Amino acid sequence: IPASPPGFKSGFIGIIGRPNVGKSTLMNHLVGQKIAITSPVAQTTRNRLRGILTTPEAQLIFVDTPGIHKPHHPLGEVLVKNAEIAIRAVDVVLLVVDSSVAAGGGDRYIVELLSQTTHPVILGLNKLDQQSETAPTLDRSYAELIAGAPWPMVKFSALTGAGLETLQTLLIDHLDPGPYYYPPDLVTDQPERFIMGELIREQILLLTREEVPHSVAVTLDRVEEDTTITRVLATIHIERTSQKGILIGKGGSMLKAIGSAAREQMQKLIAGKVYLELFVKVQPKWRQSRLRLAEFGYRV
Ligand code: GDP
Ligand code: K
Ligand code: MG
Repeated sequence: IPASPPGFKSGFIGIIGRPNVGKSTLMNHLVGQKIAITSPVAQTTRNRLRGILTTPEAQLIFVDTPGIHKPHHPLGEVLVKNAEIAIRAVDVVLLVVDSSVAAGGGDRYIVELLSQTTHPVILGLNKLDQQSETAPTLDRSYAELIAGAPWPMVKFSALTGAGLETLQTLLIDHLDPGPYYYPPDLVTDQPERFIMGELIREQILLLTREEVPHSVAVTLDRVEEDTTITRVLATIHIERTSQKGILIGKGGSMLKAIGSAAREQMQKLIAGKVYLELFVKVQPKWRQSRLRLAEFGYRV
């Protein structure tokens, strides 16, 4: 890692908020690469992921987190605990909300969690592109939500990129002088292997019915790099035999669709050809088992 130039700033920025407000979409847009998978399903993000943006004046290390909500089972507890750890371990907290709807109880719960933090907090109003004539009322509900707190508010769209330059400048303003924590050309701390598994899970989230996504885990059994192609063998773990039918589909059509969409995403990631083979395995109640959670790569 090179020495940073004089006056260089750096630091860790925790992206936190309710599920589905656009945290992962935002991180991907800011670093310019798809590191975290995104979908309309809550709990898409299960791990703390770092996305790194290096500019001539600063290195911003974003920590994407699972959405914060009241947990109902061990997986949920692990996710929320990880988000809370992220709040403590960063230099700046970027609280993201969905400004196309009014502030609600879920946002209030997080603001309460944040009331004890000593770090600077920035309130990011996302989904600007979805706001209509009700915008002033919605914005007011967020101003009231944080009333009394000296937190700057900034509006943007993680999807279109509108307002993200202003956000970036504001974030750099809040960082202290510091070194390069990562090589300037690195965009994530996650191994390619992990992202590949996530790209499979993303297609399952996007393509299957509501009841399947939450109970899916993906493991990569083998990755073999050849000179011309990368061969990937992966297993999709589900909790119930009944989900197997949905996942495989009529004549294997669903598994085929998942595989070909995931393969395309993987090819973009590694900029090379990928051969992907998927297996499905029933792993009863894996979400209840801390042993399995650990085995599937979650920090428990
Ligand atoms: P997370 O759970 O907070 O990480 O949210 P995701 O990044 O997974 O996004 C949840 C959903 O919101 C996805 O369908 C995104 O495409 C969508 N989304 C995220 N940001 C925006 C935005 O700025 N505008 C619109 N219209 N949709 C967005
Ligand atoms: K999501
Ligand atoms: Mg996410």
